[in-house]
Amino acid sequence: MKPAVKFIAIALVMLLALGYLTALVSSTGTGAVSSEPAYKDEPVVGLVIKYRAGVVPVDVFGNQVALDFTEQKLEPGVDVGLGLHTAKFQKQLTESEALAIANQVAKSPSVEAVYLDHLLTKARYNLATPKLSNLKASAAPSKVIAKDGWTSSARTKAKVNLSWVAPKTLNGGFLWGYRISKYDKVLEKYVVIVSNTKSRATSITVSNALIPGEQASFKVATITKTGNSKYMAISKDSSVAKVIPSAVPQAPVLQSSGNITSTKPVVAWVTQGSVERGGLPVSYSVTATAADTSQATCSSTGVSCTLSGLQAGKNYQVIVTATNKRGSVSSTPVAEVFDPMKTQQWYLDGSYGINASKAWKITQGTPSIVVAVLDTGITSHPDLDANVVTGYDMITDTANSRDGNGRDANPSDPGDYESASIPSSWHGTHVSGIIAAETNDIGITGIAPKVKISPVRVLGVNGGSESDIAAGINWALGVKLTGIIQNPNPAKVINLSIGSSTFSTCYSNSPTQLAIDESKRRNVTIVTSAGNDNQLATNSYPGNCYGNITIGATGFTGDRSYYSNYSGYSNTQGLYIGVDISAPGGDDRVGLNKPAGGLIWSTTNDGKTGPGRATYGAEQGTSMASPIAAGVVALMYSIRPSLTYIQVWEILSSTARSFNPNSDCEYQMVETTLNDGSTLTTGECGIGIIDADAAVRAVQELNK
Ligand SMILES: [Ca+2]
Ligand SMILES: [Ca+2]
Ligand SMILES: [Ca+2]
Repeated sequence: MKPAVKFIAIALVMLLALGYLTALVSSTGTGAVSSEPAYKDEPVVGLVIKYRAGVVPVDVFGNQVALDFTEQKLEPGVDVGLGLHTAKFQKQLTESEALAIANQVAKSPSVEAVYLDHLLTKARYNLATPKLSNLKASAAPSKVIAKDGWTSSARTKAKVNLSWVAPKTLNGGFLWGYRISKYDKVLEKYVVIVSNTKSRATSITVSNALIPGEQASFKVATITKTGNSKYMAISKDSSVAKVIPSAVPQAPVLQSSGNITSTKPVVAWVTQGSVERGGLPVSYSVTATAADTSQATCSSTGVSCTLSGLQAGKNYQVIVTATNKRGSVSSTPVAEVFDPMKTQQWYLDGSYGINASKAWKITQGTPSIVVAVLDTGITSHPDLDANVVTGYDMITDTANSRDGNGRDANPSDPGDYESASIPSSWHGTHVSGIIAAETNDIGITGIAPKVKISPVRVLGVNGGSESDIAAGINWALGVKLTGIIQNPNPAKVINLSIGSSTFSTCYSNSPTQLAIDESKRRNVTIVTSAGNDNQLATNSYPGNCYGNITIGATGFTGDRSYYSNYSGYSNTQGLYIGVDISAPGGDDRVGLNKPAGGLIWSTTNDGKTGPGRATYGAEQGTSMASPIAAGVVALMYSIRPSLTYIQVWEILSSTARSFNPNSDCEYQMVETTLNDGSTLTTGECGIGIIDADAAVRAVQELNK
């Protein structure tokens, strides 16, 4: 019997779905028959037959052929699946009539089992709902009250406590429970949310279909039943009870994620409606927190407030917190940066920038690190003045100096105006701003905005002499020069945004090379520009001296700037030489529609001849790439002033970013095995693009 019992379970599932239910007539060969007792009062419309294995009950047309149905007042039926086939009675039979036929069929050697195919009348599968008649509904509950049911254990969840008074008369029924309905805004009608509380209790807490801050309207009806449970009745709905359930507010959203460009910024957030406010009055507080944990706050019940007490030059993270009596929720922090022109400075964090912002999380530089800028001198600029320390005017030739004298202690740039078409360049001011413009509420930010600039004037109206340049390096290093005050702030980094192919050799005993040799002894790093002649960098002085780091220029797209000097392959050294590494220097040919036109935005002056007003301007050149590298080196020394110049190069070169993979710079890369067995992959643009973040982190590792 066991296989047959197992089989019936499958058949029941199958046939219930069709609205039929079977009674089992089992067969063990000659056919003992039994029936499932629960449905004896149902009419039987036929049989369901399971044939023995090997019996083919259906011909190719689907007609059943395994039995002679005519003798049994049966008509062939259909395949039910799972090896079952129906056979229909010509009319509905009673249980006993059907069993008699089933017994006959079960005797067939072809048949394994026979089931009665009951017609399951509608009442049989509709038993769940008692009949709604013969019981007069009671009165509706009265005095329904809805109250906010918020609990601290579920701060964000809306709950409502409903209570009511039971009806006085039940019209002969028994109280079975209550039905709760809630108005559905979408369907625009009341829908049942609790079909039966199944309790005499006159209160309930509901939490489904509720939104904090959104008014909820409820009705309650009384459910009664008769003693034999045969009938139930539902009263009319009660009057409406309304409440706005509360919860903690939703996180506010800052209105603007743009830069704060004032020390007293107005901070605004998106207006919150009742739902966002959690259904309760909300107050807001704004907190701006700097990296050193100093804070400024303001508060409002409106949609903005004004921060005050922010300190220029600090980067703040700003959040707004919404608070109601259920609790507080804060916005996502927004990092705010002061310098309003930072958006022009693609070279900081752009695709082929130097990852400056990440580096600044570690250091923005320290004031004890001095970068000497050997250039045209300096002009007064509000974004730069505070970072300028003692410098010197090293130009000896009065015809070149334009300040009326030779060497003097005032490195102010009087301008290198040549003609109406060649106005003053303010080159030194631009280079200095790239390195150390302050991070504050004006203009740009330098690469190392907390280090100091020592302007050493070596370039005059007609350029600069090698001896002035060499003397400038020595003075910057702190070397005592007769007749000149010794540099009180010796530099750790010296920037030479100078490139000349008119005297193109840097001899080993030349003044410049000797000065550079001295810088190495003092572990000062000298950074030089590769030159702007679109030729071999080895032809450009002073980048072609030995022991300095020579910087080529790249543009917005991470390829060599069209003007930048480049490396050439040295057969004697077996590698590319000339440009050591690249940094953004700008390229107007690939900068269309890019910030600052793809150029380098920095401090300058609007005077055509002599100094005018401080302003900002865009330039391109290896003169701009070199100070970007110098700024990064200054950040490195800021973390570890004892770095050797060799360590500086090892870190810069080992952490460099890749050029654009489709660029000429990348295409030219060649791997070389050096004498010590290490390999160096370098090409016409050097080893890669400087990565401030990776370099600074590598220095941090040395400190561990
Ligand atoms: Ca002078
Ligand atoms: Ca001077
Ligand atoms: Ca600034």
